[in-house]
Amino acid sequence: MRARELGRKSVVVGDRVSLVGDVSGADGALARIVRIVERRSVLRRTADDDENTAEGRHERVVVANADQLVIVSALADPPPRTGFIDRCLVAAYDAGIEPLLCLTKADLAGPDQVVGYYAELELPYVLVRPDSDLDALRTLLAGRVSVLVGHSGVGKSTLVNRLVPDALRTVGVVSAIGRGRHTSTSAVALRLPRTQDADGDPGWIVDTPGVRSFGLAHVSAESLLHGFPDLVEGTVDCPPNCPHTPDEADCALDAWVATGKADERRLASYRRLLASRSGDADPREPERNPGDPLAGS
Ligand SMILES: Nc1nc2c(ncn2[C@@H]2O[C@H](COP(=O)(O)OP(=O)(O)OP(=O)(O)O)[C@@H](O)[C@H]2O)c(=O)[nH]1
Ligand SMILES: [Mg+2]
Repeated sequence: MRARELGRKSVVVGDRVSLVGDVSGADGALARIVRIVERRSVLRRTADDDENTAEGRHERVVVANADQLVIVSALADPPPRTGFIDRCLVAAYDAGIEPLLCLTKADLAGPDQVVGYYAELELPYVLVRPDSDLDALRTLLAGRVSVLVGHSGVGKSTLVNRLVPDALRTVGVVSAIGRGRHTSTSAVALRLPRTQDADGDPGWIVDTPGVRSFGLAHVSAESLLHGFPDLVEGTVDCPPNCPHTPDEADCALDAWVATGKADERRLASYRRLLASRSGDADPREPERNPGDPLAGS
């Protein structure tokens, strides 16, 4: 249990803590958490993007001390949403956590569209099918703490059960409208098992409940751009304090994509995030992007 001296400071999954009391782990043993060790990284999300709303100010810490953010997206059922993946990338870069894209349900649809969208980024990715061997993924997870994030029903817990056979994470069904049912309700960290041919630390994996969106009210406008490394160089010719919005006639990003230096859908995604932070638009509505079925978030 938490010691009173911790005050309002909450303990989250991934925290390293100091304990006093009976740490035997025996039935009925009681120990108190008296100190939270300084966090190496903090992955946050907000309920909303707009810091002027109550929801936007409601910031949650998803996990502490993660080294890697595994963005889990199904290739179908539910369909991939690059807007959501872009948000996760912004959160990862903001938190100083390395991103890894994990595309599940590769037995149902091909990865070309999603992978093509990220072609200009050095974004590592893995494909997962029910029968695929997970050695490449295990190698990427070894020696670090990785947190899985993604919409409900994309297969996070299914993957955790395959990686950690004793995990016994409950797995849900995806309904006809392509949404999972939020089967997992809390985050859980699990130690990955040692494999025969690898020595060293196999790492930790954190399964989290599916999220509907990944709000970014806690990320500053400048930091948003760090989630779009393919656009950063294009801002060199912008006027000072350029807001990079579509109505800024001198913003150099329009020329950057017009000359093929980056994908125009990435600029559109960045600008949707900028607009949603100021409360101008709700980019989570996929119907706002009729030309790009992948773009919703
Ligand atoms: N065809 C196919 N189905 C999969 C795959 N991975 C998971 N599923 C199915 O997708 C459904 C949802 O899987 P879960 O593992 O519960 O999804 P989740 O991401 O943990 O969902 P929440 O806990 O709600 O966030 C289950 O019916 C799985 O059997 C896959 O690679 N291919
Ligand atoms: Mg789950």
